[in-house]
Amino acid sequence: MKIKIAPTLFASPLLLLASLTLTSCAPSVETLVRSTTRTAGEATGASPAAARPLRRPIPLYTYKVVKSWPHHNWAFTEGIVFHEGTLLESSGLYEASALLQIVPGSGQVIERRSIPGEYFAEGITVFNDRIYQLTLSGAGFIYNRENLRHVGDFSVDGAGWGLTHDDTHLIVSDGSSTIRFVNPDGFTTDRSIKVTCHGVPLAQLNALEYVKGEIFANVWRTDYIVKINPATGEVTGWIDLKGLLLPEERERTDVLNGIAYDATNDRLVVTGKRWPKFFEIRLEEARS
Ligand SMILES: [Ca+2]
Repeated sequence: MKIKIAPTLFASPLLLLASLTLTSCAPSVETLVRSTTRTAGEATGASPAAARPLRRPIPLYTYKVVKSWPHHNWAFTEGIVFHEGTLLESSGLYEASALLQIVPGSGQVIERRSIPGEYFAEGITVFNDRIYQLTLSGAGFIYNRENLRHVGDFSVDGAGWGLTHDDTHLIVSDGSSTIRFVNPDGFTTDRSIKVTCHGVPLAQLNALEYVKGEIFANVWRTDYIVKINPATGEVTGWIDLKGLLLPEERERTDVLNGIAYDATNDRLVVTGKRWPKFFEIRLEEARS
């Protein structure tokens, strides 16, 4: 569980006046999606002629399932990443955290590395010749990418939630709206961005994945992934993943979490905590 962070999305009401008919100091993510993916005129019910969009609508994406395969539903998924044809998964919870290596297609677990029980595993990424696994405290473990042997430790400032990387930096989320770019040599923060959606800070950013020049982030306790401009922090797309699991499959599961992009084959895989399946999906822009 994520117990350290306030559970609500916060936002400035001023920035939503143009698109909300009711005053709300804490819009749900669903409200934020509705208000930012339409023009101001559409959102307030005004006639098209009266529409004066203050900002360009943010694209909304939906998905098509390309294929799915079994996910061991005991895993409390905090991060997934492709690694030489396999998937690595970081599974959380105290006294149960582990690094798993999985065969895509079958879901078979072929390696499992337990980590000490006082750590709650979070994001995972493969960068240069190392595998980095972050934990909630900000401490992390480094593994040899060939044999998954533990070869060292690291730590970042603040809490650790999501982890990915670009060409030069580890990229870390901490449950707030801030994403930090961490130098892989000294693990110091070289720069950070504040993630905003039409100016409204978007917090609760969880698992991360760097995909074709953008950062994808699960928004904790929602069925949304946001696309983020890594230079400015602006949200450049909402991905609505509602309906991946059938209602009966959703029982006894936790939230959508975990994004893995396979650049070699241009495929995107998602799952969730204790979900029974991995999904390879293709994104499609939604028609309003
Ligand atoms: Ca990932």
